[in-house]
Amino acid sequence: MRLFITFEGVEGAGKTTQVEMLHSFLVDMRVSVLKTREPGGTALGDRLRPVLLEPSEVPFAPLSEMFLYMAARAQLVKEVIVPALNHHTVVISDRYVDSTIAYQGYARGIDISLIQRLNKTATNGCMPHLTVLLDIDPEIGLQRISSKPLRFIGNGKDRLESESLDFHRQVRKGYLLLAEKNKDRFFVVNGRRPKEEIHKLIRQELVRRYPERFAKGA
Ligand code: Z5A
Repeated sequence: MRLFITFEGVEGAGKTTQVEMLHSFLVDMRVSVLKTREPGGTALGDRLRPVLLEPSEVPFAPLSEMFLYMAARAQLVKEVIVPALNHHTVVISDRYVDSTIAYQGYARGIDISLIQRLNKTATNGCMPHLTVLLDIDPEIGLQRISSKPLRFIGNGKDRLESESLDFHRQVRKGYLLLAEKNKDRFFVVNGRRPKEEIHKLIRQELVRRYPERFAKGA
């Protein structure tokens, strides 16, 4: 069975935490599973990541930013995601196509239908079967990550984190609209719940969707 799961949400929503927990759970179940993230996950993606995230004085047009995310994605899909799915390995990705729609579309203002068309080209139509949206007020998410060790010079924040609270509110709004429009694919969880509780809800959702595969270990 091909199964591709993505995690989405604003900064500090708890995506990385839940990706790790689900990955460990599936490994314990002896399921072949691979976790990856965007931007990154390939040699090219890892080179593009600092270009995209490190704060810099270099001007960045929204379209340039979007194409760089698309370039990292095209490489990740070709090199990692599709080969793994073809080997029936479950793939879990920390961010994917919906991030571009939420950040560069709803928050930066690039035409959503253009992003959708480019997403389709970059991924060759490879879409997640399940997208977990960890929904949280960005103010809380940003507070959570403010306690992380400083990762960048200056205020320690990356380029996107440094955007205004209003920008992050647009991102959240965009995600909720996407979830509303793609009800079958999205599973929305309140990101303020305790980590273990969120993990349990995600496991229950997997059992609900794929009982033959996951009922045993849940
Ligand atoms: N971006 C884009 O603009 N367009 C695109 O197409 C793509 C990405 C693909 C990637 O940053 C940036 O790229 C991102 C969007 C943009 N914007 N920014 N900035 P990243 O990969 O470095 O970071 P991130 O994806 O935003 O993740 P994050 O900030 O590291 O947060 P997170 O993964 O959602 O959260 P976490 O690391 O799991 O948890 C954060 C803290 O909260 C940590 O201390 C946890 O222990 C704690 N936590 C987690 N869950 C809980 C719960 N349930 N309760 C309490 N505390 C919790």
